[in-house]
Amino acid sequence: MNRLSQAHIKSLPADVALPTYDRAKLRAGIVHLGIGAFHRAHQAFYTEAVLNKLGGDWGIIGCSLRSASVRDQLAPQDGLYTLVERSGDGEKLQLMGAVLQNVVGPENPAELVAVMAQASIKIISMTVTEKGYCHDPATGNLNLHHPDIQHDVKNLDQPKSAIGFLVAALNARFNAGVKSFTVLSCDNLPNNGEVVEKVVVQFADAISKELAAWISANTCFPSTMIDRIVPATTDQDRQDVEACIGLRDEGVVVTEPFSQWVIEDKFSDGRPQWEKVGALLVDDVRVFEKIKLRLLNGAHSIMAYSGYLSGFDYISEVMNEPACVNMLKLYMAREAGETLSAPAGFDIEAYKQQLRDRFANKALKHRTWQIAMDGSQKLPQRLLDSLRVQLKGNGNISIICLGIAAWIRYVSGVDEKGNIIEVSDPLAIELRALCDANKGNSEATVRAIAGIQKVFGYDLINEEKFIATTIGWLEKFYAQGVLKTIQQEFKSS
Ligand code: CS2
Repeated sequence: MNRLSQAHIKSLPADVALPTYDRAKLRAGIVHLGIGAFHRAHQAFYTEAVLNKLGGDWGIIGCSLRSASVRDQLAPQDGLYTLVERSGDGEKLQLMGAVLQNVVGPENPAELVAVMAQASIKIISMTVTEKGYCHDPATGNLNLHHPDIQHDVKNLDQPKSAIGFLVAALNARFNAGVKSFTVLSCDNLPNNGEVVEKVVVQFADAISKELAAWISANTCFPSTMIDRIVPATTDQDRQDVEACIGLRDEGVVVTEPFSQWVIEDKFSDGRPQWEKVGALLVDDVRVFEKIKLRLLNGAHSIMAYSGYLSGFDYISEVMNEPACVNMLKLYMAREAGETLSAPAGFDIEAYKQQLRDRFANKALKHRTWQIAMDGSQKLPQRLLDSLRVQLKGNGNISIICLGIAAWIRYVSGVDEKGNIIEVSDPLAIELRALCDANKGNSEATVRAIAGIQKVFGYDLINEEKFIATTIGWLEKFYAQGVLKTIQQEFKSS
């Protein structure tokens, strides 16, 4: 079987949509840090649409800050990959050409800094996950004790962290008199632009005051709300695409038909006309971010922990269990919904229904385990922000607490059948140790975990209603199992 590549484009079946621009003439204007499947299904998808419609020098150089796997998948394919949109109505295949080259940071950090420092690069976008910001979520400050940050401050020419790479490239531009770029955060964090600005400037300040001042005065850090469900690609997905296109594509990305991108419109040196292809360019993204983080991601995390423990591998299976759907509806209406106000013209009820339909998409194999990763970094913005609002107004917190109890049950590392759970979280060891030390005592477990200030701040440990409700759920989970508990509590809607 031939490998997908520029030379083989002509042999693709007619129903695969192809780039309509001349890839040979395309120049790079964007460097993307963290080129996983999400970027290739989202920001690269919008940029591809701009190139198809309007052209321009907005090709993408993809960077991996850890493994070489995406580069190894895409390099033999001239950067090409297939994007598959799947739903109950069938699937749509598109060949994506916007990614021109891939660089692996750890292989040659100085080379990546040089690529980012080129004047032709106008935007550095990033999807490095919540933990990639190396900040303390409770204060937003750069964690100067983080080993990668400590390394990067001392070795700015050989950075490891995304923040180190950004500051190194900005420093190179500052020294060479090259205009600054835009830093475009595309991670699921509230005010992601402000988050990255704060840590970049704090890092730069540790290098030189002049650099920090130049960055603040010359660099835009727009916030964004990004949305598209992108499960990790499986070997089955690659085989299915191979059967359709008659070529081997190691870089396949599978996603849903839906996508949304809301971007704060402030850029240091121009941008693709994403608004011409469906993105929303606005003055303030905060309201959109809040709605998405609390309704979509909050629901996702609750379903991930409770669903995994109930024996459901995929989100669509959770949506097959009527009690889980009832719980989800209530969470959206009460715990999350009551904390949100929609912008004018935004139909929030239709949005909630659309979310449930998206979650129920059986054609997407979205694993509960995938979403369960990094809970310690995700819960603050997904569940704890709403929790605080509800506690203040003496509102409903029951399902938020259920989600937190399910997370605590999950990070204990052993499932209901006694099997090991592969917990992937920067705090996994600490969490597991607290669960083990308080084994058999739900109250002590909840109090110990709620005392982790990096996650729960200083306040929540003193909120007895939150603590007691969470203990109540955890006791039930241990006594009778998660699924049975949900079935009992949420029998009817
Ligand atoms: C998910 C998100 O993995 C997760 O934590 O909740 O990746 C979610 O699929 C996206 O934010 C959807 O836009």
